[in-house]
Amino acid sequence: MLRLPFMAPLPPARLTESQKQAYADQGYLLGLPPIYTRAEMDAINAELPNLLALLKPGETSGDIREWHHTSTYLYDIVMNPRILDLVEGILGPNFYVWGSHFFIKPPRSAGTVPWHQDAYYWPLSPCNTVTVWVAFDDVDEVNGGMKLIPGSHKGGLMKHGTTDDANATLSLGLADGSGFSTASAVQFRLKAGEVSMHDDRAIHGSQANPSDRRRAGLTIRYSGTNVKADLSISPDFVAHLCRGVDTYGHTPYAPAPTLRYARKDYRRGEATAEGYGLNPVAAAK
Ligand SMILES: O=C(O)CCC(=O)C(=O)O
Repeated sequence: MLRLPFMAPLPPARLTESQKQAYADQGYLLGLPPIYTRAEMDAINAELPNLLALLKPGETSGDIREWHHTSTYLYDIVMNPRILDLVEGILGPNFYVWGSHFFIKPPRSAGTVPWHQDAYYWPLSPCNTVTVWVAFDDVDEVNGGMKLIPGSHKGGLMKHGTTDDANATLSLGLADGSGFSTASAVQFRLKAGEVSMHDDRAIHGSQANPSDRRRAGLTIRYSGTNVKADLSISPDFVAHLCRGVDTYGHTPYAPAPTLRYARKDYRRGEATAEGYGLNPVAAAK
């Protein structure tokens, strides 16, 4: 765990009943207590180049996917008890972490994230996965912060199509007007060290970053132990139990990493920008 002796620990971060209800109703949460102080976030950011240095020619920060399995730098973040307390408020006492993925938009960069539902991409069932988006920078409407359509998690998974946005960082997305409207989309604004949470069925996306500020976030995916990955699609799928017990027994667990910075590579190149391969149930619709 990241331990910085010169800082007082932040107080516990449990969800209130009204926050749990808001998540159930709207499919997301903002306004959560900060996970890291500004100084802690500065220290975390100062280490990030060590991870980026492991990228191969042609790779980008978006290729840092699931490296929490190999790097204690990321493992310490995904296992931060303050984050796990928040997640427990949504998933209950028994859950694991399986995914982590950077979404870094450098200053004046054109990359967008098309409107999508995460669960469309993941061969996981049932839908019981929470994303925690950890802000490495201050993020807002100016530097391409995420937007999400409240309540959209209740409408089921929608068929995604290939996007015609040349700058899209996902190849599949949902077009505005194709069964949903972006008119009600909420702009996420976070300070560095804060997090948002969203449901795996909530429709969300983000615009380019025309600003002079970087916009970096780490997404972390937590699932209830009832969630089963289709290992025929994702043979490399592994998880770490975060809290409680797994009485289901269908999830392979990995040992904690020991190195501060190390890559995770895949046997079949299965982890793409979209994730692990399409959810077979959703894709068949
Ligand atoms: O960071 C972004 O702009 C998008 C993140 C995202 O799509 C996700 O968390 O699934």
